[in-house]
Amino acid sequence: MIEALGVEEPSGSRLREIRRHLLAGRDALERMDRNDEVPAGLHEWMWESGLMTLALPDGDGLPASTASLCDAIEELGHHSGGLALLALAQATGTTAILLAADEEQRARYTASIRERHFVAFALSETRAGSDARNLETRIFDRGDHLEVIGAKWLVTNAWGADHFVVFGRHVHGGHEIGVSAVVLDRGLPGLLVAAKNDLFGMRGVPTASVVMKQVRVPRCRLLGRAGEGFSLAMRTLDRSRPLVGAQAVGLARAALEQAVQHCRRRRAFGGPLASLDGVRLMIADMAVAVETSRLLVRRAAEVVDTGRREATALAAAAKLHATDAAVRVALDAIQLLGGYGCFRGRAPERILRDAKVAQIYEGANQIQRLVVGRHVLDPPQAGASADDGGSDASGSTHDGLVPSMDGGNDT
Ligand code: COS
Repeated sequence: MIEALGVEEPSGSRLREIRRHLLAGRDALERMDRNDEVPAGLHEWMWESGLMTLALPDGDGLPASTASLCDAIEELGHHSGGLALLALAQATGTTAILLAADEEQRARYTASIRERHFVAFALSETRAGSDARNLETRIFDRGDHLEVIGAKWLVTNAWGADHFVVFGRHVHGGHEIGVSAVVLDRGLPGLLVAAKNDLFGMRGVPTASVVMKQVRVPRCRLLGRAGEGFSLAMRTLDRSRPLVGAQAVGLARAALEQAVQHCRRRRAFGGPLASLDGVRLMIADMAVAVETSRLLVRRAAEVVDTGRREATALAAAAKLHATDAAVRVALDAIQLLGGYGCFRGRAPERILRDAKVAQIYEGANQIQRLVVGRHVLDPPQAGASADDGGSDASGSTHDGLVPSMDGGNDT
């Protein structure tokens, strides 16, 4: 356990259970990474422990608060980036539904998720990843029903998913009316899930392409209002990006622990590596990176939950800071472990692969910088919040990322 700078293991009964179970199940985690498959026992345990239903509210209302999910995702990430992604991707799909569902949809999908069904968030396409508005998937309005034509790729959890939240351009009467979201259930004629992707990181997570060949669904599967799907996708990502940050804090914490253990045990130049100043400086930077990431992730999660206008930028900042930090800390851990760090399958190597992938999904870190840069240079007007792309009734002062510039500074 590392306590310096507050980089301690989190407490609480759920977190203790995660730690206990996953420390005992190290072999299963290694198999998951090696075989690219979640062992059945782990899968079962994820559902039993409530980790696949984290985003469901206690009642049937809005998604659970982002802040309430962070500790569990961090702890999962500390043992396995893949298990953390399994849970956070499920939370992302669940959140998209809960943010926009009408009463009937809310009841239907909440019940289905409680019955252990996966929801996948299907936004990215081969030609529309970062440029998420430029989708090629079309949702044709045919009066009493909708017809979905297109393809999605790198859809996390797609392989095992029962429901897909699919975003596409809505065509009504020959005109495009913006992006809409629909929920497609597995088994619909024309809905095909391709083979699982073989990715170098986050192994075990069933990521795959989804093809929609004229999939016909009733209008009641439209999620939210027609043409408001892009804003729904962005509001969902505002909530999921701090979770990716939390996952990265877990990864970085694990890499730091590996490095500390090794440097305490390994002897060189007449003493432990840990007594060397050069090593201490590296460890200090790694610990500061973990701690600043965790602080920013928690701050972003709190602000996202209040719906304040700086939520989008803080969520982006948390995701980019924490995932960049995790890659750096993993690389430094490998450096400190020296030859031992170069073995395939050793923890820092797996952490590096996982952290690298996390720099890319849920919006590549260049996109997060774009979002933060926009916020700093063209801040949203007072009264705007992330939740409606405009809105905050509280009119709170601007206190995220950018210091107040009251009095003007355009000299
Ligand atoms: N909450 C609510 N609404 C939002 C929003 C948010 N966080 N961000 C943007 N919007 C709304 C805007 O208000 C705007 O609405 P109007 O058209 O009514 O004015 C609309 O969405 C378009 O916004 P914007 O002009 O910012 O869109 P851009 O195409 O310029 O850029 C980026 C959007 C690049 C930020 C977006 O495409 C993005 O996040 N891309 C990455 C996608 C991603 O993360 N993919 C991974 C998927 S999951 S693996």
